[in-house]
Amino acid sequence: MVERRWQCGRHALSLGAPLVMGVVNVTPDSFSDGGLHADPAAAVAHARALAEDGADILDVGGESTRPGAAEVSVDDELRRVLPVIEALATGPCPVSVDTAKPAVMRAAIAAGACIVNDVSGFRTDEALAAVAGTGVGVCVMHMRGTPRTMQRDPRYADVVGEVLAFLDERVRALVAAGVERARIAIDPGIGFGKTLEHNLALLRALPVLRESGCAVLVGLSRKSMLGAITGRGTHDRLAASVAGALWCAGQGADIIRVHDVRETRDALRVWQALEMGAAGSRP
Ligand code: 9MG
Repeated sequence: MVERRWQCGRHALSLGAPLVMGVVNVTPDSFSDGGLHADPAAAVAHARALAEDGADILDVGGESTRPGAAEVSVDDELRRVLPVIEALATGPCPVSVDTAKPAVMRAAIAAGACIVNDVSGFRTDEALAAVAGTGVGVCVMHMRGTPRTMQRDPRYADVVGEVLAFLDERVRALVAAGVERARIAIDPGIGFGKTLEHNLALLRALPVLRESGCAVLVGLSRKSMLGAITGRGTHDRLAASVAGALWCAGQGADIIRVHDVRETRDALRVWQALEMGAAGSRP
């Protein structure tokens, strides 16, 4: 059988086993670790520690996407992420940029990022053009509204159908712009304009997302849905995050975006040994 891969610039990432994407927030106001690594040098040190802990990808973001977050200017976002991407791009771990701004996408790719993670789903022609001819991998995510508005009474007639239709339409737009399917990951956007019930329905639909033929990325690390289930605060959701990551892996998620790389990696190692054999990979 041909091994599935996510093509991200010079990296052809094997999807034979789940990949761990480590979160590197260079922001003063992220919901989970706001301000901890706002200084570029601290962010680089944190990212290197995540790589040591077993991250397969480092996702660098300079604008918080937590509900209600204020927008950041292009200049401020560039000032935050570029030094971090430049420092990490010379290392072995593929670097992703988490941004919805075409100008930041272009500059980050020039600085060495090989993945663009756009939580707004490459909805503009400028965003499509920023990645089209570059060879980088892309993650197209579903979000209802914007981070400022998304959690204001989100409603869907059929959340799974609507999210799948959106992702299908954006994948077609990316392919039409010249981005090969092998470069595209899709993401249901857990917590982005969704209630707990919406999130649960979308997670149960991960096997359906896989039928798209694209890589499937999911992020639920430390998110409020885990707080709603466990009653725990943001910094007390490690066990819940790892349990969620393992369940997603079992449902076919290819890439899991997490804050706690070391614990997730260990849990996935055990899950993989049980599921696939010590050195195995899934069909
Ligand atoms: C930036 N960011 C925050 N949460 C995310 C998620 O669930 N998926 C992706 N792709 N990016 C996210």
